[in-house]
Amino acid sequence: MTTLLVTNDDGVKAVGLLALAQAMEQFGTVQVAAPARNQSASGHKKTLFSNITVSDTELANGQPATSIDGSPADCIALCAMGLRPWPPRLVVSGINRGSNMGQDITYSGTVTAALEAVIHGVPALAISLSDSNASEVADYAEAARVAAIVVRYMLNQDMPPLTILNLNIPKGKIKGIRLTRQGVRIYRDEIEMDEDRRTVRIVGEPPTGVVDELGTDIWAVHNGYASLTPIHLDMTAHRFLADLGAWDIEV
Ligand SMILES: [Mn+2]
Repeated sequence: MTTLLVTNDDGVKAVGLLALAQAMEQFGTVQVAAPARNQSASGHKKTLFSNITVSDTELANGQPATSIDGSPADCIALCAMGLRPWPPRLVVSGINRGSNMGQDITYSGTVTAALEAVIHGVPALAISLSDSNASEVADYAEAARVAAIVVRYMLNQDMPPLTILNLNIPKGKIKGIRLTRQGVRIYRDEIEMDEDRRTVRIVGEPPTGVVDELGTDIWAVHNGYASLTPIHLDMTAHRFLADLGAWDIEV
């Protein structure tokens, strides 16, 4: 029996998680282990210096779920270390409210949960919907449909080591799917300060991106296509290695 482990970074109560868990039922047994609280933009965080509370809960459809008061990567790592049956055939993370493209992938708990899965040897897919206002399961229907199609391929193929697939879906009906590379995000964060200048917040408009660079994730989603990007955990700048050699660094 095929088992799929579903997680996310928006928290175990997020409707995007419910939409994904429901869409995965057709493939076998669905297990859910997700953060107790919203862990968006928590990055590839490993909780080492505090206790992590684990509790049993269920999704709105009655699907049993494990709520873990840690990061998305913690959820996967703890399952891999024996908190829950391991390994699943596939880890699926999402459906995130808001896209995860370009440099977002290093901030994204949705993506880093998938990266944690491949560290533990299990193939993984991260799924994000480019609609930061999505608030009902129905808003995620198209994204869940596309995710299920990609999952069906993944269940019939082998993934190379330390490699995930990052799926981004535009709002509304998609025109199709494009295989893409990481594009360039443009962040518009601002600092907001209280009068004492000791309490600050990061605010500002959502990021945009370079949309006219053909073949990127941002280009695809901007043009109405689902974007599927293979992401490798080896972040070595291979193309720069030779140039770096020309520096003749000697110590
Ligand atoms: Mn999120």
